[in-house]
Amino acid sequence: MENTTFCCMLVGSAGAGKSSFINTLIKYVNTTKESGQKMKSYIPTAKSQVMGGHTMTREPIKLTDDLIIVDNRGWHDWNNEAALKELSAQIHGNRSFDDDVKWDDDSESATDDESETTLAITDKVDCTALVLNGIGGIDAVENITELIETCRKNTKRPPSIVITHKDAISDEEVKKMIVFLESEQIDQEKIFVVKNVTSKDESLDDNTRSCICDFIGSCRDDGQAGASAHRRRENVEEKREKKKALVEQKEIARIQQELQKTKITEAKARLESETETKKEMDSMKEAALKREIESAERLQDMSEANRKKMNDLSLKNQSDFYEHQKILLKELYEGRLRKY
Ligand SMILES: Nc1nc2c(ncn2[C@@H]2O[C@H](COP(=O)(O)OP(=O)(O)OP(=O)(O)O)[C@@H](O)[C@H]2O)c(=O)[nH]1
Ligand SMILES: [Mg+2]
Repeated sequence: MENTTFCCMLVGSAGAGKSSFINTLIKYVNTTKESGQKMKSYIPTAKSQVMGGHTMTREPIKLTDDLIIVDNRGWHDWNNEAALKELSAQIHGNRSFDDDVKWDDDSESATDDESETTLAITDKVDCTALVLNGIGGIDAVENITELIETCRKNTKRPPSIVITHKDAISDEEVKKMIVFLESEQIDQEKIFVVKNVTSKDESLDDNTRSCICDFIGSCRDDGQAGASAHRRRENVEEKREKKKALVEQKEIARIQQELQKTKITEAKARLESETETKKEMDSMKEAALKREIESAERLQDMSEANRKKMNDLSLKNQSDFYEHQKILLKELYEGRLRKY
């Protein structure tokens, strides 16, 4: 389904006037005749222009039916790689709105409240607005070029620029900032110079009203374009994911096939070795049997020979006996004869 709500996230130094700018936007919406909706309570801002951060978490504010503005924790050091990565992660919806924003790589405190955090809200940021404190000027933001580039790269369009404290700076100072921003390829119509409301009761002057009206219109355009950029990226990512899944599936099938082959080879080897063992056993048994038969035959032969020998012996004995008898009888006969 087409996304019809666009999300614009503010980025800028601590005390630049981001929260105050959101209150200015709320005041505009609440006091615009055609809007017909009185919806917002104002959000807390710093008591004075202190350098320390007042806002610590991002807060999405539904400004109109189709526009969400996200307040952010202030940060000025964009020489810091971790901060640029954090900004990209926020834009791509990889951070929860409940988390304290950590711009630096302070990993020790990063683990403190991790268990308390709720699931990441995957709302993506369609466009960004860089809020600059008119008093500090461009120099208050370190490595602003990289910051603008990171916004541009991740939303596929340059950030809008909001210069605050119009009431406290000269036209000359504003002009200087605009010249620099134009050198960063930011169109003049994307630069909004405002005097924020600093109290609930303050009303908006016509100049500010028209400036805020232009800002909201520009946000809608950028949001719409940014949302399609997200969708295009999602499509590309989806295709990439599908391709990756397909490659993984093929790899799994290949590994399964290899596993199957290995199993078959193992089973064959087992069968072969079993057959081999069986053959060996059979031939051993056969040899043992043969040996037994041979010794049985030898025994039989021996006993045959023995029996023959015994026979011969007994026959010889018998004939000896008869011979002896014969001699005796003969002697007897001859002797008797002599006697008579
Ligand atoms: N005079 C004047 N004061 C402003 C303007 N915008 C903001 N302020 C004041 O500047 C101070 C800081 O404003 P915040 O809106 O809290 O700034 P922030 O950018 O949200 O700051 P963090 O949340 O700390 O990052 C507050 O005291 C505001 O009243 C402005 O246009 N003019
Ligand atoms: Mg704030």
